[in-house]
Amino acid sequence: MRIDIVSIFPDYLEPLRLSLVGKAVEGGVIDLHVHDLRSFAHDRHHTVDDTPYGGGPGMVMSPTPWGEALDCIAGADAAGRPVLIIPTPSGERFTQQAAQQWSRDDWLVFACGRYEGIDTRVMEHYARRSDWAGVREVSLGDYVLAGGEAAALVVIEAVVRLIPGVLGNSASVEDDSFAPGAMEQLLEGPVYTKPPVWRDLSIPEVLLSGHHGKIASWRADQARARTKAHRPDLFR
Ligand code: 6GU
Repeated sequence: MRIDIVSIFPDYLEPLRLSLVGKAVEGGVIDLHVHDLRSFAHDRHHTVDDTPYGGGPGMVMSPTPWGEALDCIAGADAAGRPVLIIPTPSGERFTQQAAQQWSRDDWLVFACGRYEGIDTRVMEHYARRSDWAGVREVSLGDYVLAGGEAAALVVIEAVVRLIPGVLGNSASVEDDSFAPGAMEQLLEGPVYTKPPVWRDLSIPEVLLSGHHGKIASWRADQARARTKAHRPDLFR
């Protein structure tokens, strides 16, 4: 899979060189390209923002450098059609389902906005370009980040760990709290490892019983209890 990211803070994306995603990059599973939006702004100060039409606070990202950057990334000789993903608090909610969908795509391009966002015509333009595979504006949840970079890190990690061969143990993907077909839509319950007693705390007896049926039903009970407590909205 090819992943391109455009940002005015390319260093913000350095964590993608670490850990699980970093290994996928090193191993050639991910062809990662990080671009500095300012290198596509040609005035003396490499300006990427301007005041909003209609007035109001803050600044809006100009469509001009965005168009240049995105056209340069997916030029006439492009091998395939990229999906344009725009992290924004006004997007649709990012879910495990979207992560699974994108883990099967060949090419993702992330446009990380700052300030009050990117001029809407950028999204409109690439949505109707037949050499692009669509535009998705996604939000992580109901809170506001300073820019799209941290959200892009989250989305990329969620997507990359689903690519076959990236995780050591693919069973742990099917076990995920929000994986379709996982125990309905339940959160994962508590987990334990050695030592059997830690600071006067022991582990639930059933986990030592060797009785797989009893263990499975205890885990299901725990998952239901945790979901009811932490995410009553998921509990039906
Ligand atoms: Cl995707 N971007 C920003 N800037 N803030 C957010 C978000 C995204 N998701 C939640 N808050």
